[in-house]
Amino acid sequence: MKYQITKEQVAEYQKNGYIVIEDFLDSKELELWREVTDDAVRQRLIERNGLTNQNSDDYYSQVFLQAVRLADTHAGMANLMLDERLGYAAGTLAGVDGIRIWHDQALIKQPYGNPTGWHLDNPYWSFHSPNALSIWVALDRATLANGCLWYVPGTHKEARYENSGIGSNIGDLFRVYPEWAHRKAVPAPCPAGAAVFHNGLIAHGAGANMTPLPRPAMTCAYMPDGSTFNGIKNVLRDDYFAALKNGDVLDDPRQVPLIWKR
Ligand SMILES: O=C(O)CCC(=O)C(=O)O
Ligand SMILES: [Fe+2]
Repeated sequence: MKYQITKEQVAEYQKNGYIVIEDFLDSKELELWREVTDDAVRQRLIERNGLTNQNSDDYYSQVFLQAVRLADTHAGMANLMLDERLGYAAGTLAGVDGIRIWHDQALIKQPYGNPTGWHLDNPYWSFHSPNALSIWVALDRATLANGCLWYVPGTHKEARYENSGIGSNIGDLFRVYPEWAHRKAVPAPCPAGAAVFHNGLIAHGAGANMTPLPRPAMTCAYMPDGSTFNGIKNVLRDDYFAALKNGDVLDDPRQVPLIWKR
């Protein structure tokens, strides 16, 4: 795993709000990530506990097959996600002293799947931090044809906590932020095994999948250690959510495991 991050990479990530790191996984690691993701998603689909977005036939269910917090129910996935090196890479790019997992999620854009509408990530989550970020690992190559990610560089520095949903009007975010509507978006195509890290406040989306093969990605959202509860439920467990007050530090090791500390 290419988890050592250079000063130049930190500067690029901080300036643009995202960075592509090719060959992040070597070929053996990539094979394992693919197998584990396939198995965890298959298991989750069999359980069908409402823990995927595949229970309806609406637009969103055809943006991608989404399976959240697979590490909670799959030991192999927990092994991959709790890797300290991922926390080190994320924490170094973000410039923070500790990294907790917010949630993992598999995002598999189906063959001929819908585009992923423009959105910000952090406003969905139960904490607000300008240093929150995600890793998005391409399990197969992501191309302009099959729905790679797109970014509007620098928007992470200007975003407010206003968002739009990932709906069928993919440009709704630009009504919320009309000042971004004339900026040029940049695609982030990448080979299999690449990792894209992006800030939780950057404007991003993904194209349609215009191919007959899936576009598989395994991702994980990261919370800087010390982040506090903002009142949003998102993926919090019912009992933990009920016990929290606004401003409480989120530090339950079952909910937000600390995977790296400087
Ligand atoms: O995979 C996609 O289509 C979207 C990914 C995304 O929005 C994210 O990882 O935050
Ligand atoms: Fe996102």
